[in-house]
Amino acid sequence: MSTAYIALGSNLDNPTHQLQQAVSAMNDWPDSTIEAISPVYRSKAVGPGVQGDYLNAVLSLSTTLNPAELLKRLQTQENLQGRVRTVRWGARTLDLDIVLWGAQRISTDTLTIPHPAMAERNFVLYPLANIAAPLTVLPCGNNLATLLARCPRGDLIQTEISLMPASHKPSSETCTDAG
Ligand code: A4P
Ligand code: MG
Repeated sequence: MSTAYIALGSNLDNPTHQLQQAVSAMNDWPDSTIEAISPVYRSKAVGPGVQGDYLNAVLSLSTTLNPAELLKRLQTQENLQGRVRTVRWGARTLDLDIVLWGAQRISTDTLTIPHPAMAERNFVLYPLANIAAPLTVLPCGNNLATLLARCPRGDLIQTEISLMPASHKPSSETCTDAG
């Protein structure tokens, strides 16, 4: 079993529903268990043109999949939910990124873990801090609390939206207080 942290984002076609649908799908995977889900945060889009606000969250998943298999599974779910890849950082129905894989550093043609932009992304670090211990040491050598202290909260707003599926498999845990 490995523990992966997955960042979820959406700013198109009912983002609340998109995130709930993605979590519900992951909850049904027979080889994986959602261990914890962060609160949902709202923020302005980082990217080109005029875009709707994003909703973001992070969840931890214990899984028997390997990283390449998990990436494929996540991309299949993105595609099922109408993800279209045109403009870099363009609006999207669903983005599922693998942020961390335990304490491992992974670098292949298709996968870079930790996600290269995570240290600058308040919409990743703040929800991650809701479900991971502050003293968690990341592969860069810094702990999460250090990265959080360097990353301004900016316009990030914690919402009341719940992503916990009604029929959640074991070990649910949702914390609410980051940074
Ligand atoms: N890839 C490499 N490493 C990973 C990883 N750890 N997890 C590859 C997932 N994929 C990874 O991904 C492009 C390729 O990255 C994949 O084919 C995979 O092999 P993508 O999802 O098609 O493209 P992307 O998401 O646009 O790229 P990227 O670099 O992940 O963008 P970000 O950093 O996710 O930025 N503003 C707000 N407020 N909230 C957001 O969530 N998100 C973005 C996207 C921009 N602005 C945002 C938000
Ligand atoms: Mg992505």
